[in-house]
Amino acid sequence: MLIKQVTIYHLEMPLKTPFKTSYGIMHTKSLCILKIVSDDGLEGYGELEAFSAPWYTEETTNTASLIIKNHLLPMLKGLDIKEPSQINQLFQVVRGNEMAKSAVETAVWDIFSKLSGQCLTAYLGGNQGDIPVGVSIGIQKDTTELVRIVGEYVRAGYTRVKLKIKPGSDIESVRQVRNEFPDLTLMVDANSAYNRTDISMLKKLDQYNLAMIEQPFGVTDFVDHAWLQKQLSTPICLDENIRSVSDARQAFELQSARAINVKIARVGGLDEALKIATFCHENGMIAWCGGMFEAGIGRAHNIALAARTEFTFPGDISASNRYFEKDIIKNDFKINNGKITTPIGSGIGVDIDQKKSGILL
Ligand code: OSB
Ligand code: MG
Repeated sequence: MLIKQVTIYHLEMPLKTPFKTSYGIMHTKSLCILKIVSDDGLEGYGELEAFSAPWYTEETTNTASLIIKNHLLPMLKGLDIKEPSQINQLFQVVRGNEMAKSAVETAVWDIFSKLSGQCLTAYLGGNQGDIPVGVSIGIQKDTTELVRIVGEYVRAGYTRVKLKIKPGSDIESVRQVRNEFPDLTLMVDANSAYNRTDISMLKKLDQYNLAMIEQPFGVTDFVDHAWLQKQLSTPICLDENIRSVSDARQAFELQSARAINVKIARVGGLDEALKIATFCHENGMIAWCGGMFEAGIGRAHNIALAARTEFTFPGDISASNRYFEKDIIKNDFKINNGKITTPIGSGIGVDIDQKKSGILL
């Protein structure tokens, strides 16, 4: 497969309600859609998930766009691509910049699954059908409001709820939500807001039957996470720490975590995400699909990945209407009894809606 043409579309999508994490508040999701056209005239789509500011990882929409244009696309010029996994290998000479790599790589996977005449879910080896999904809830102004919002999502059918926490907005939120919803699969995500001095609060969290505690400590702190995991019975899940299967191996060997939030964009694409999922499966770690407020293209890639059998825990893959007034695709993803159905069309199985997205293809 040869790439004939690449177009990058930049979008700013306002969130329905601002999303607050320990890093700050986000009002708008900045993203790019990458359209790749093959020599056969097939179109593949990828989504660049970097945010406008470098709070989650170092990349931003602008730095990633630059890396794509100046470093990644030139490597693909005139290259006869035999299989999508070749791209991950090829891109190893560019250090970091996982989100930039992922935007290109996922578009190539879309084309290859279309070439094979399959939907991406089947092409990746997953089971088509319904996959259970969860929702991630930002920090609220008070716990009463938080409990009310959790109730709304539970009534909408979500079977797993993740609460964002930070110092001063943690134990009381968890206590009240757990009190109202004793049987809910509940977890927290600290986005690296704590350190060793917070051990007493973290030990208290251990008493609320949480499914996991995501990224409590710093983004390269494998040793400190191992120190914490020894003292907790709740599994620790790593997010920001894991950029590659080699990081997953490090987390396993040091026993820094028992679960990994697998985000395609954070690890440089689907090939690396699959490697991490396989590694988790072989070593008894929980693998689940994380989210980055994806629009319809990124969400379709996530759903195809999460349909693999290694993904044993509901992902942060909400319905299109969870974040946006209108998504950018023709058939929005809807949630039914806590599940999203894998699309059946060829490739990622979704088409951009030119009117809704403002993208003139
Ligand atoms: O830490 O998992 C995270 C969103 C943006 C960046 C980082 C994270 C998140 C979420 C929301 O928790 C996931 C989603 O629903 O898309
Ligand atoms: Mg996280």
